Amino acid sequence: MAKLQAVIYDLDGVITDTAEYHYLAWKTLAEELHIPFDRSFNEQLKGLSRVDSLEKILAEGTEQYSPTERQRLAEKKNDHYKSLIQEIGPKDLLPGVYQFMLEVKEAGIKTGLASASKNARTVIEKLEITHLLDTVVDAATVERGKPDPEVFLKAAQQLHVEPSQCVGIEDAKSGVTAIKSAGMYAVGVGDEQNLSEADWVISDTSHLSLDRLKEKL
Ligand code: B16
Ligand code: MG
Repeated sequence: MAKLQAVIYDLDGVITDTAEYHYLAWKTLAEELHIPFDRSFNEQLKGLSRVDSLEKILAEGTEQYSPTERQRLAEKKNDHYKSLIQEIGPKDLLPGVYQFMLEVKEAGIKTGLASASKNARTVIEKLEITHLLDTVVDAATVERGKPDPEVFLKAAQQLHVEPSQCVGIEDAKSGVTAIKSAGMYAVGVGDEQNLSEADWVISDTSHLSLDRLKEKL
């Protein structure tokens, strides 16, 4: 890469672990619907939009639901999720993330958030990191969810930066695919096998460092 111009972050699983709250909220809904649901199934939902996640869960059951009922179920999950995230604060930032975000910002590199979550703005405000992000893509305006590159391309566009000069950071397989399809350098956070498509995989966020990243580019 000629010059690193922007770092684009995924939210859930990279900046904070809201994945746990999504899991708990989906689990409550699945139990009400008598659909089996566990952590391993939940892995498949990471990075997927709310409606896509619901579709996957309902496909595990036998009942058919009308579009209106599906909408009501998605709202129910979201109400539960919103009540669970009330208590989020700076203490919930993943290890090393605040330091890294600050380092990037202070180096004059642009920053963006490419989350599939419609609750992303609430979460970043609660985490008190809004000032460390130059742009946030509104998930409501994104037509195609991850693994489609749209959300990452939109972030680059809003930052007026070429995708080839961007680094994307993701914890989900679908998210890494989205970054690569956008033509960006992908940092994967998590399991090396699961995220094999990424250019650089780190086991957790404590390994994020701007110097290391620049060496890798
Ligand atoms: P919401 P990310 C994603 O966030 C989550 O990984 C995924 O589990 C969730 O279903 C999705 O946001 C939508 O969230 O229901 O709040 O709109 O990883 O893209 O930051
Ligand atoms: Mg994620």
